[in-house]
Order: sequence, then structure tokens, then C-alpha cells
Amino acid sequence: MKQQLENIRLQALSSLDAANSPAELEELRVKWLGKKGELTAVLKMMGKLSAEERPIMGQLANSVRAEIEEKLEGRKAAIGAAVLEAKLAAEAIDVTIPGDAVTLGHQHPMNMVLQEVKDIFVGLGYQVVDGPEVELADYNFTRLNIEEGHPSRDRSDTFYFSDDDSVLLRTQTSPMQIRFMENHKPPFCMLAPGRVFRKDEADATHSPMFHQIEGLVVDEHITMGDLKGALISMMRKIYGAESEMRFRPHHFPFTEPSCEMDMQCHKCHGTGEIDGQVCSTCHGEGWIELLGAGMVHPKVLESCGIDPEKYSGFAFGMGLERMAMGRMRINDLRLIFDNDVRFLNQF
Ligand code: 2U9
Repeated sequence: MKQQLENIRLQALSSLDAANSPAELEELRVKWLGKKGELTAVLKMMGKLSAEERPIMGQLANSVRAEIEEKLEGRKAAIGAAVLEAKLAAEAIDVTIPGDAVTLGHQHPMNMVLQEVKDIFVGLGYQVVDGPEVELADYNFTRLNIEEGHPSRDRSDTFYFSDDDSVLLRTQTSPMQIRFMENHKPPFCMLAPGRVFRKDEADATHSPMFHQIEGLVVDEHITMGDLKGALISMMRKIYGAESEMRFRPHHFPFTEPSCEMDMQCHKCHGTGEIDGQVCSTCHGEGWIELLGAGMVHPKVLESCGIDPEKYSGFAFGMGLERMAMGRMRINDLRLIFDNDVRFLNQF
């Protein structure tokens, strides 16, 4: 038995010396010290020894176990340190290598124009409101005096969600004004900017999604004079105090009377030509269209519970992309949506 214990000691120690990983160490611990291990097997035979031999062998077995355990702990520490060393070497980071510079973005040109227009109207006391892009046809058309059968209601022009054409992607921001009027009593001045959707093929001047800003003022005694004053003041803030404006009669179902507002072309000063050539900014017109507007139709006020005998109001609407294109000399609408940094970095 003494020889057996000596063999276990020698073999165990040399196998532990040869082990190179925590897994191998664990395997050897089970092999030599485990319940079904070599040392336990020898200890089980102790019963067969004489009373004198038993304590001597017991002592020897304990010292063999202690020696193996000590070796095991020593190897565990050494292998652990080696594994950590290898990991640190593999994951070494050279903190002196120069980093990748992060390029800073800036506001999108559309946001710049939106912010500018909002600032002007907030300065005039308007409140800015938000509303749903998925709308009811009732708010988008009917309550705005756009009757059944009107071309803008056509399935080829509007994105509908339901077979009965009652739910749609709003084609204008005007339903927000209807919602506002349902919940507010005059007087009020409000601005409704947002995305609108129409079934248009994308080209240099059309997009199935674009942005509008509309405004609405309702109070007693509001006249076309208030409309002209507010819009001329706003546009002069944007295009310069010297800008010349004009109003032309027009028709919209939701306003009566209705008009469009133009600005005299700042390039050709209204002549339509430069050095005998057709002016490329206004295409020879001498004027640039800015927005549509008008006095809110009495039927529209009535549909929102506002008495048209007591109150009147003006409303206006403009396309934000068109405005950004004019201001920033952008000649293709698609550039605004492409988000190519080479384009965006120019602003
Ligand atoms: C209510 C009553 C009246 C909003 C208005 C326009 C004229 C207009 C166009 C400009 C370019 C739309 O983006 S565009 O194609 N808009 O010309 N919008 S008056 O009138 C309203 C709105 C809401 C309750």
C-alpha cells in the first residue's frame, strides 16, 4: 500500500506539472482526489490493514493528499496567471493611436427654414400646433368645404386606408385647424406645420410627401387688411424689408375671397429678363409665387361651431420645400430628401 501511495504521489504531481489549462487541472483533481479517484480507492482498502499499520498508512495517505492539493493550488494560480497574461496581450489597446474624427452634422435646410418661419409667427403671438398624419376624410375634406366628387378627393390623388374612403393620409395640414377650432374659442392665432401626402410621382418639383405651413387667425372684425399686413410683414422679415409683394385673386374651397401672394423677382426686379435673356429665377414672370391665402369660408367656421356672423378669420398656406428651394437656390426637390452629406454640407 505504501508503494501504491508513493506511485499516486509521483504520478499525480508529474501529471499536474504537465497540465496547461484550468479544464485539464479539474480533470486531474477528479482523477486523483475525487470520490471515485485513485486516492479514495486506496483509502477504501485501509480496513484490510492491521491495527498498527492503519494509522501509519492513514498519515501517509493524508500527506500524499495534502501534497497533491498543494500542487493543484500552485498550478491553478500559475495557469490562471498565464491565461490572464495571454488575454491581456491579445486584447492590448494602443491608446496612443490617433482616433477616427467624428464628423459633426448640422441642421437640415428644411429645418432651418421651418425654424425661421416659426420664430417669426411665434413673435407675432401665434401658437404652434401639431396633429395626426392619419386623418379622417371628414376633417381633411368635408369640414373644409371640399365637396364629394372634388378632384383632390380622387383615389388617384389621395392615399386612403379604408374601402369607404373615410380614413386617409392628410393631403394638407388644414385638418389641424379644424381640430383646433373644435376645442378653442376665438380669438386665436395659430400655426400648423407638418408633413402632407399626395399621390405624386417623385420628380424635380413633386414628391408624394412634402411639408406645409398653414396659419389661421380668428377674431371679431378680422379683414383682408389684417391678412395682407401679417403676410407682408412675415415675408419681408424673410426676404428683406425692400421686397415688393402683390396679391392676385384665386379660388380655394375653404376661403372666400381667396388670393395668392407673389414676391417681385429680386434677380430681374420684375422685368422678367436679364441682359436680354429670360430671367432664370422667375422664368420670365417677373414675380415668384409665395403662398395661397384667404378669408375663412363662413361654412368652414360654422362646421366648427364658430358663428360667422360674429367672427371672421384669415388663413394661409405655403409649401415649405418650395420656400427652401427658392431661398437656398436648390434646383431639384429630390435633393432635399436624399440626405446626401455633400449636398447638406453646403448649408
Ligand atoms: C382652415 C381654413 C382655411 C389654408 C390655405 C392655402 C390657401 C394654399 C397651398 C400652398 C402651397 C398648399 O402646399 S401647397 O400646395 N395652400 O394655397 N391654404 S388658404 O386655408 C385654410 C386652412 C384651414 C380651417
